[in-house]
Amino acid sequence: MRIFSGIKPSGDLHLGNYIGALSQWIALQDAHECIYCVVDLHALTVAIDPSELRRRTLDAAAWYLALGLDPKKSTLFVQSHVSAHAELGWILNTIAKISELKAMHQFKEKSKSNPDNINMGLFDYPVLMASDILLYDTEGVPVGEDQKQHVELVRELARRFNGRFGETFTVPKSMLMKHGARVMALDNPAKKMEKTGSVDGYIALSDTPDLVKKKIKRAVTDSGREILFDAKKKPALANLLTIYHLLSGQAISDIEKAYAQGGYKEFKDGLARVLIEFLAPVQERYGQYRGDENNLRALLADGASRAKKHAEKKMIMIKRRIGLYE
Ligand code: AQP
Repeated sequence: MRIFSGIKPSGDLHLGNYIGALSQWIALQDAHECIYCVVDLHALTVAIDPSELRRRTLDAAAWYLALGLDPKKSTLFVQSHVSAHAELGWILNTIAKISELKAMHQFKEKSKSNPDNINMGLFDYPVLMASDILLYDTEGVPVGEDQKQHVELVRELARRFNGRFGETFTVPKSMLMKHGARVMALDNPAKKMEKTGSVDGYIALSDTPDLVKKKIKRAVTDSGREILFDAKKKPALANLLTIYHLLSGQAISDIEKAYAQGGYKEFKDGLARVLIEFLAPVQERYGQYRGDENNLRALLADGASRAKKHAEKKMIMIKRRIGLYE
């Protein structure tokens, strides 16, 4: 299968990004043709300082590598280095409907949380995302649950374009984790963990052991002392148990048993240990990749030239189909 996915460098990469998306990316690269991107053009939808965006773009690429993305197996590049993404985005804008974009949950939520910056890019984000995905004849898109609605729109745009201009795009499907497709915020289990949310809500991949301990200690819990998975009655604990399970590889029932005699304190201490053990080697590898910026830039340039070859060929086909004069 051809796989495509990306993350926008709009803040610190966090555990939700890893569990929902990046862990899938890494697992898929052994058996599939994978294309992974730092989607910097998407980051422009939030007000971000230019030097911060530049820094965060390289940070994100270094995190992908530190988590196990292998540039020999996968194509790794920065979205803005392949201009076809923006070009196809414009073309797809002409078949996307305003009513469809207005229905997107993420647009509604982000407009509410950021009323001073409801820009056209934020509104149009899913169309650029469609362009990212459709340019590469993508079949599978490993993402978290929050992106499922956007991928549905991508499917609809692909079908609409094909219906109007002839078979051009592969209709992709989203690939979601069975558990962990929506990691919730530590300080509010009714909200998803997000980069641009409150700092206490997420565990950043860069968090120090002390910070991890502090955030887990402060994490909201439900009433009652028992450590039992119950997504309805104990949503906060269910979220923490899911994180524990996915990072340690232990079955949820075994974790419940291990803490049957203790209460939240023991469980939270254990969870902090699991997180710190998971993050330590990743942070060490991150330091190595991020510390060698020439190598990082060379890897990204190589990835961009591979992605460009495919994207440019696809654009020729698309332009012919819609009648752009050659
Ligand atoms: N809480 C989450 N649980 C599971 N998966 C998640 N993802 C994000 N949050 C969670 C997945 O990570 C990828 C990140 O994509 P993105 O950066 O392009 O956009 P996003 O979904 O809007 O991510 P954030 O972290 O919430 O960032 P901000 O705050 O900037 O909007 C996607 O695959 C996403 O599903």
